[in-house]
This record gives sequence, C-alpha cells and structure tokens, in this order.
Amino acid sequence: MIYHLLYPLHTTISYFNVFRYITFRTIYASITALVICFIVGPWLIRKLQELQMDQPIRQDGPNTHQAKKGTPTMGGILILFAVIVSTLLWANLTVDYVWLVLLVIVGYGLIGFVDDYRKLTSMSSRGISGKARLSGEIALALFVSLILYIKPDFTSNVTIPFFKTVLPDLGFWYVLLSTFVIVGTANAVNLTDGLDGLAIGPAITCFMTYLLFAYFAGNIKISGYLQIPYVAGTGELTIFCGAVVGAGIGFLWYNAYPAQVFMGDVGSLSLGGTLGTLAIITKQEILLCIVGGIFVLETVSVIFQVGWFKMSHGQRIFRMAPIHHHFELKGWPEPKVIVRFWIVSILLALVAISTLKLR
Ligand code: 57M
Repeated sequence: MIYHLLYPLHTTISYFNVFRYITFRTIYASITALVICFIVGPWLIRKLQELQMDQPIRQDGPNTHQAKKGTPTMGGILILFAVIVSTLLWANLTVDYVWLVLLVIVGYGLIGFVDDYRKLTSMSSRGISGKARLSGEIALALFVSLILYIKPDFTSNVTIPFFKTVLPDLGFWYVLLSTFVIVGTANAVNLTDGLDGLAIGPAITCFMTYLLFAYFAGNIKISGYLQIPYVAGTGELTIFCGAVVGAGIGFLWYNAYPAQVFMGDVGSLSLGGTLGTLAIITKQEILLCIVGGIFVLETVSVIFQVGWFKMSHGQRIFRMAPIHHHFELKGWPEPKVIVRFWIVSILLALVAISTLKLR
C-alpha cells in the first residue's frame, strides 16, 4: 500500500523516492512486523488463555514437558497477522509472486488452525485425521505448483548446487517436485516444533537466507554475476521474507524458553509451506536441504526411528524421535538443545550462501 501511495509522489516530494528501493522496504517490513508482534502479542496470549486454548501435553513425552501444561497454543496466528499486514503495507502488490506466497501462508495457516482447533476441542494431541490434513496440504501445493508451471516466465529447470551449468529441465515432473518440496517442508517444520523456540529459530535463519536468494534472483545484474537463474519479480519476495523474519523475532520474544505460547500447527505448517514455496520460486529448491538442514535432520530421525522400530519389532535408534527429544532424554537441558540447534542452523545457512560462489 505504502509503495503504491507514496512512491508516485516522489516527483513532488523527492524523499519519497526511497520507497522504490527493495532494501528500504524490506527493513521497514521487518520493523513493522516486529512492532505488530510487540503490540498484539500480549493481548493474543491473554485471549488464548481466556479461551483455554492450552496445548494438550502427551503423557508419553519427556517428563520435563509436563511442566508445560497450561501453555496456550496457536500463537502462529500472531506471526501470520504480522506478516500479512506488513507485506500488504510494504510490498509492490502488482507482483503476482507476492500474492502466491500470501495464498500459501494463509492456506497452510487455515489447515493448521483446523488441526489445532480439533486438538483443543477434543483435548487430545490428535487433530484432524492425517489423511485429511495431508490431502489439504497436497491440494494447495499442487495448485500453486501448477500456477508456477503455466507461468510463461517461470522455467521447470532445477538448480543443482555447486554446478552452474547443470540445470535439468524436469518438464511436468517439476510440478511433482514442487508439490513435494512445499508439503515436505511444511511437515518438517511441524515435526521440529517440539521445544521452545526450536522451530522459529531455524525458520528465521532460513527466511533470512531466502531473503538474500530472492533479492539476488530478482536482480538481473547480481543473478548474472552469480550465474544463478534470473526470476523477474522475486525481488518483492525480499520484502515478504523481511516481514517473516521480523514476525519470527517478535514471536520468539514470547516463545523463548520458558515459552508463554506455542505457535501451533497454524504457525509451523504455514511457515514450512511458505519456505518451500520460496525455494521453488527463487529456483533454489535443492539448496533448501542445506539451508533447512535442521528440519531435514528432524524428519530423517523420525523416518529412521519409525522404520527401524517396525523392521526390528520394537528396537529404537534414538532414545526418542524427533532427535531433539533424544538429546533431552540424554540429559541436555531444553535451552541447550534449542540454542545448539540454532547454531547448527546458522552454520548451514552460511554454507548454503557460500555455495553460490562455490560453483
Ligand atoms: C508436531 N508437536 C509437538 C505445539 C507446537 C511420528 C511422530 C514423530 C510424530 C510426532 C508428532 O506428533 N509431531 C507433531 C510436534 C507438540 O507441540 C505442539 O505442536 C505444534 C507444532 N506442530 O506449536 O502446539 C509438543 O511439543 C512441545 N513444544 C514445546 N515448545 C514449543 O514451542 O515444548 C512445542 C512447541 C507440545 C510441547 O510439549 O505439546 C510434539 O512433540 O508433539 N510425535 C512426536 O514428536 C513424539 N515422538 C514419538 O512419538 N516418538 C516415537 C515414535 C517416533 C516411534 C519414538 O521415538 O519412540 C513426541 N512428542 C510428544 N510426545 N509430544 C514424543 C511424545
């Protein structure tokens, strides 16, 4: 909105020329989202408590989690509200990619909200059926992937990290890859969100990384210099990523150990689905495995645990999956697990960014 209202006035008020710059609008999108969280956060937490939106704590988890009884969930509503308002204020709304990521964050947020609400009304940690949730996730991801596939200026080539000239064209198979990336990332973030700040920390580093990738991919000079695919219009996703980073930091203010609120599936599914969509639009699909390595590690730990548990008729690889519970049961205090996962996430983001030059 601000871009459309104030930039055209730069001919009379020269200062307003600043609104054309993506960097300026990204910074203020972050600040706006952060301030919204500080203003709305306390009210929302009180509201969730009044409505008794308390997270059901499972009995079969680490005993330390029983102390979390009474913590409200669905704090992801705060993240979504801050991101949507800040993006609508600061982004150039004529760019279709902006509406695409807003569609994903709202769509996956709604799926997560229904799941959270069902858990709370049935007072169990089971929500809507796994099949129903997965069907909704796949349907939305497929719709977004098809829109990208039919866009004339969007290619079905996949970027292979470390190889600048290897850009295999998957054709229609790209739609399936894209759907898998979006749904997979949504569920990986969902699995990771099992300790205070454990999901939002790596999400902040991931969105900061894709903020850079979106800026590079949308700038014809920088993308040419780095020899990465130029995707016209992704520069505006820098503003969206800035809003997510600001909202994530704002949410972390309340979700930091000991958490006053959990994000709920409304937060984890929407953040993950949007991160997957950004990886597709910026043509850095495979690199997401490095940037989001913490989410990959958590998901792989579950796959191996459940797979081996079934194959060995009850034996476990980890003390408990996902792997953050394994370290808890090894005696690591919760804050130590969380901060060490954050550190690994920052290292992975730096390595991923470095691959743009190591090609
Ligand atoms: C998502 N949800 C947290 C909160 C958050 C197949 C199996 C691995 C699935 C997995 C599972 O159910 N995952 C669901 C993780 C839950 O957090 C809520 O869910 C939202 C995210 N979707 O926003 O609303 C609990 O996590 C804790 N939490 C915090 N701080 C936070 O900021 O402490 C969350 C956010 C909350 C709270 O205790 O209640 C979750 O863990 O369920 N299942 C598991 O992860 C379970 N693992 C398991 O069953 N392992 C078995 C299997 C694999 C064979 C094994 O290894 O033997 C663990 N989770 C729980 N109890 N709660 C262990 C059992």
